[in-house]
Amino acid sequence: YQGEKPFRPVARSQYPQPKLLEQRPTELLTLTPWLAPIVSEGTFDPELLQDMYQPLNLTIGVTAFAVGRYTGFVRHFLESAERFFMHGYRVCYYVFTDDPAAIPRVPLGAGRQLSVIPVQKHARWEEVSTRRMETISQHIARRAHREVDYLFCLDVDMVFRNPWGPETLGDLVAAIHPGYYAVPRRLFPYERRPVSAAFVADGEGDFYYGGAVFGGRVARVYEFARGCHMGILADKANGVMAAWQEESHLNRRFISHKPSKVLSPEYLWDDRKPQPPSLKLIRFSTLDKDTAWLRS
Ligand code: 2GW
Ligand code: MN
Repeated sequence: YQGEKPFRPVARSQYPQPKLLEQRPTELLTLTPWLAPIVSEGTFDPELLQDMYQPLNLTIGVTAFAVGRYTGFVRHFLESAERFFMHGYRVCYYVFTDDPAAIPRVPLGAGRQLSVIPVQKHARWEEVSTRRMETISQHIARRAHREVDYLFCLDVDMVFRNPWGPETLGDLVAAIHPGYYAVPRRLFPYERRPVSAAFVADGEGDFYYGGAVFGGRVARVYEFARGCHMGILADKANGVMAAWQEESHLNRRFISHKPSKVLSPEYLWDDRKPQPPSLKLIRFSTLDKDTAWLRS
């Protein structure tokens, strides 16, 4: 007998039966029209996923920018990530900053490490912001592609409040923006001027995604960030700044390059908003920061 390798079941073969005919596990949509899962509490079995992904021995990268006063967010961000982000996996945090000395040495769990990467401080924030996609793609090409399997690019003014695990892993991952999950798409704050590379016409668009969370397999994140960067460069050449900077370009690109997995607003919430009954828990949320002070 020279057949295939014997079928190897996942470690835990006993768990609640999936019920084809039972009512929905969540009030939220669970599948996009292009058949990408929309991840929210109740749609997956965390223990089963853990059993399936743990043996793959994956390394997950995280990028976060902490320029100027935003270095003040790093401690809370990292400490909360140590509690909740990809527990039991190898994790590489890449923190880009203009002030490496201001980055706290937060104690990290086994198999988890922090790299502090110096970046230039630009006079105007818009400069830094629109450079983010460029910096991420360069960093993947130079280094991260060798070090991680998956990469998430996150805002730093946020904290983890509940587990964020392997359910979030996918080829190209987007997160629905907490401000627009219940809004008709004609009211999405897309860039509406045709002169911009981020232009979105009426009648286009699926969800409004947040710029604060995107990720996927590292090679796909490279292509994605580079594509956004190209749009930003084209705008710059035309003297245009998109309505929401790189978030506008990200939204444009996700229309033509659909995410293979979509994270519900559980994965990108905002503490200034009350938790709606349709969200069973909040996993990652924007702090109620004093924006005026931070940006001055
Ligand atoms: C400074 C002045 C104005 C706005 C931002 C900053 C700033 C941002 C800064 O001085 N230093 C810094 O490190 N940042 C980084 O950029 C930091 O990682 C921060 O989390 C991220 C985005 O800026 P933030 O969090 O102040 O803006 P949000 O939460 O309103 O961001 C949304 O829109 C942005 C577009 O401008 C991005 O697409 C972002 O990803 C979105 O969440
Ligand atoms: Mn933010």
